[in-house]
Amino acid sequence: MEQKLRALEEQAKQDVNEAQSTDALEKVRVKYLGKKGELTQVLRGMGSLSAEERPIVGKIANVVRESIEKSLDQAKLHIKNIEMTAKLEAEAIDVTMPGKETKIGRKHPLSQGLDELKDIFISMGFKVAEGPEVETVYYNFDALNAAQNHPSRDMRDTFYINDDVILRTQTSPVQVRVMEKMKPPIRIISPGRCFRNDTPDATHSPMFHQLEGLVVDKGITLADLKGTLEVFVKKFLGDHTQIKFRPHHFPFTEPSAEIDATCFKCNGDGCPFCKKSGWIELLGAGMVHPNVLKNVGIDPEVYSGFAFGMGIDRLVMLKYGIDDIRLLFENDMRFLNQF
Ligand code: FA5
Repeated sequence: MEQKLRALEEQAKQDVNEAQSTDALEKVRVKYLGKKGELTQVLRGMGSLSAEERPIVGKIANVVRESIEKSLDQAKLHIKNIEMTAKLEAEAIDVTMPGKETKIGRKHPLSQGLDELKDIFISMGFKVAEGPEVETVYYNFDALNAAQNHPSRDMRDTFYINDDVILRTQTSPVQVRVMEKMKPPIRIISPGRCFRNDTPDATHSPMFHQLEGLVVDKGITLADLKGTLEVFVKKFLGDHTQIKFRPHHFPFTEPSAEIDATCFKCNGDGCPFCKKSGWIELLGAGMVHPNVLKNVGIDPEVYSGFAFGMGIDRLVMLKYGIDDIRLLFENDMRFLNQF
């Protein structure tokens, strides 16, 4: 029995020495000292010993158990130390390493351009109004005096949600929404997204931005429109910029015009950018049509007004010399970082 116990002690110590982790050590402990452990089994067999042998073997068994426990404790301490050192090494922070650079963002060129446009018009006494991007056919076309067969109503030009609801094709419906709520004098601008079923190319995007302007008061004339746009263009594109009015048709203004500015690249001499004309189209404008005023209950005999609508994306392209509108929406950091 004594030999058996000593052999068990020897074997247990060998197992302890071979254990590489606290988990493995725990397994050794269970193997020898657990309820069904090998030492426990031996001790259970002590019943068959004589009364003289029992205390002697019992004593040896206690010594063996204490010895195994001791080597388990020592090994546990040792392995814990090793595990802790490994953990500390793995989690070590090298404070001398260079830190991660935090990239500071900047405003998108469209937002920069829009901020500048807003500043210019606010300095001229305009207030900023907003309208919905999902708009009704009534506000986008009917209230703006567009004939029932006006080509822009076509599904090939406009994104329809249903027969009455569309994605607005222009910011002009905000004119009507504002005039329904405010009575003259009115002086607002309204920037925002617009949507048209246009095939994307260098100057067209199905989603783009416009800035609408509306002034309604007593005695407003075409001269006020011209003066306002001249001040705006010189502030935005530079003092040397000139504008010209070209007759045009919009259902909601009469007379209507398209306004061109001298090409910023050749200063009006003619170059490939302006297709040798010296001029670049900037925006549509005109005097608010009497029917539009009547639609919102403003008497056109007493009040008159002007309105304009410009493509913000195209203006930003002109200002920064960007030759493809799609660059504005691709979010390529190499492009955006230039502004
Ligand atoms: C209009 O949308 C009128 N609502 C403008 C207006 C307002 C006239 C108030 C009179 C009074 P037009 O369809 O020409 O007009 O568009 C105005 C500008 O929007 C264009 O000059 C252009 O800069 C921009 N634009 C139109 N379609 C696109 C497109 N697909 N991609 C980028 N810009 C566009």
